[in-house]
Amino acid sequence: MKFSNYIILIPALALLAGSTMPGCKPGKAGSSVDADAAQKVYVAPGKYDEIYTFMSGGFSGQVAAYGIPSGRLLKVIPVFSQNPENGYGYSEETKPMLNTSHGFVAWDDSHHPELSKTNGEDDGRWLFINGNNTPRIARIDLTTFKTTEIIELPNIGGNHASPFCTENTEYVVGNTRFSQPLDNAGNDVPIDSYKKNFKGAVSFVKVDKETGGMKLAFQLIVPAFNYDLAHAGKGPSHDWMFFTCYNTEQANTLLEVNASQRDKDFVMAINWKKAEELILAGKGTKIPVKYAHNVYSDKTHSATSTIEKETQILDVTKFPGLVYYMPCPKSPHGVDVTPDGESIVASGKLAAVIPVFSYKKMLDAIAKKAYDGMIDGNLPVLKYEAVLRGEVKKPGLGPLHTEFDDKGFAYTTMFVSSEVVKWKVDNLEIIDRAPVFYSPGHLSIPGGDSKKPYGKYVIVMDKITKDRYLPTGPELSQAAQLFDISGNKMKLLLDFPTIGEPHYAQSIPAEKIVKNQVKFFKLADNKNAYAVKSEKETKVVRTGKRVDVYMTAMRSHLAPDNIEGIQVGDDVYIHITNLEQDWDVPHGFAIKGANNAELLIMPGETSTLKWNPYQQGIVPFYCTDFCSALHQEMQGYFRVSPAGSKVPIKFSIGVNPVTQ
Ligand code: RUQ
Ligand code: CUA
Repeated sequence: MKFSNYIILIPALALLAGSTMPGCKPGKAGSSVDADAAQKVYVAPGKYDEIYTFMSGGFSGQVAAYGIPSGRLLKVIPVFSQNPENGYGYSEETKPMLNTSHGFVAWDDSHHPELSKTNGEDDGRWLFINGNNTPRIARIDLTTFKTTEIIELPNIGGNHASPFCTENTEYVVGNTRFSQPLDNAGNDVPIDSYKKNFKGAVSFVKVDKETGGMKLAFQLIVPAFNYDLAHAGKGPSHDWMFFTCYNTEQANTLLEVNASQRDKDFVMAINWKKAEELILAGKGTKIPVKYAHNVYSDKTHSATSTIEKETQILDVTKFPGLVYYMPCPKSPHGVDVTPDGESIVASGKLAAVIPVFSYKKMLDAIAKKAYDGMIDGNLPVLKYEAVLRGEVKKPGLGPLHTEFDDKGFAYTTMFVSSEVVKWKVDNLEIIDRAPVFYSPGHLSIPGGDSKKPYGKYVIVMDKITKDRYLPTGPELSQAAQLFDISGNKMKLLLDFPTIGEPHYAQSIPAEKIVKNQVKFFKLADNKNAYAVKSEKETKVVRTGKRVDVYMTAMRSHLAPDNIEGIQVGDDVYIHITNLEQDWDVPHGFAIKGANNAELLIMPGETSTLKWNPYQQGIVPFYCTDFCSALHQEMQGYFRVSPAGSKVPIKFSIGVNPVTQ
């Protein structure tokens, strides 16, 4: 038996590897670009793009915002990684954002941006994104394009199937990629006791309707598989959440071979509404855990980090009716729900068909107990034929992800055969296929996973770029490709490079975001403990070895600009308030030799740089952002004296004016 599995498996793996070999790659794209492509992506100087695309930065830990159709990079939003460009994770105010139960973790691997939804439509309020490595979910406020909250997830390894939100953003949900023993379970166990001791956990993070504030509501303990991706139901399937899982073989070594044995793995369907009811009825078990919850406030311009000590769990094997498994061929990866909420599309990485499951048939199969065995004793596996609506036949090789347009079509990426395939949702017939360059992962259509897709474009994120750009040494730029999908045939319009490795992106009509933009922070509302609201209030205060500098920035000077009485070995905190009350007038701040980054202080905001002078001397500081005609004049000096020196604290600006 085993032997025949290998025969099937080996050519499949060879194909996967083959996709990176020059001999197998599709021809150059030059000829396939229409003459009017340039016109379609040209956004005239001074004009806005039509769409925002929020793309994960992959192993950069960040999110990037692009304008579509131009492909212009608008902003890198720091999330899980320190960003020297603006001091995120370096300033005293933002360091707590990167706190975890493991201490300060200033990097992560971000995969799936998820826009908040109201009635199943993107509402443009928040963007959630997962940290895959040290499991976290972040929330970005789209009025400021700042990360305002990060919650760590206990009990799991690899927060990959995350964060996917329910139809009204009741919850954002994340699931385990690397099953492991629960945190409190006495987890010094042999790795090969995987089947006995390891578990998966699905985290349900409640989202406050008004503020977006997140709270870990409960975790469902599920069998120890690798959970890969997820999507919530909508409309009729509102109460359900669907997850792909692979490694249902429960291998713990050489997964490449050992987790590809079975012909079918599963889509796991969870009735989250029922789980919520059980939790409300007090059926959860409280267990001790440790996880960080970090919140940034636009009032204090500061973050706080709290270590939480408890969560509640439900073991799904003890509550019939919560979880069902639908067999899905060949190590499924993406799972996507059609805009009407009736069909669930799952993509097996090694499969030759795309199965489309019917929500209605799933309910029927549950009612009729059309089971094909049980997992972990009492979690029903539903019969494949009983839940299947149909299969998209011969779609290509290596289907990964699907999104939907506004005209009843689905678009699926084919990793191995390097193409996007367009098919009709109602009859599952293939309409068109377009080569992409090369090996696409996710794709994004504006509103493409929502109830009301906007359509018009698909942005495809490629895993390999090869010969698409000017070479840049051993590592080539990552790439996205833009297609026009307004007509019958997909048309390639543009290649553009991305930051990190873009996994997934979500795209939204710009008007939903533009109207809510914050242009500056009101100085009067600034509640930072070290804010000063005018130059008159600036001061320097010594308390033992701690020195607090209350400084202001304004075109075109920093006040004070001469500071004496600092000593070697001091802890100097420079708190800078940007007094400007105008759009797009940040000031920067940097100190020679500081083992830190710069600050970039938005109008009306206060930020703090910590500095430890280690040698005596005169140390210049300056504004780093070219803010005005006299920006180069925006500078000052610290005088650092030896420890114990008698030089008093002294600060000034403009005391010795030069007169002719
Ligand atoms: S993944 S290329 Cu990290 Cu979303 Cu599918
Ligand atoms: Cu402020 Cu340059």
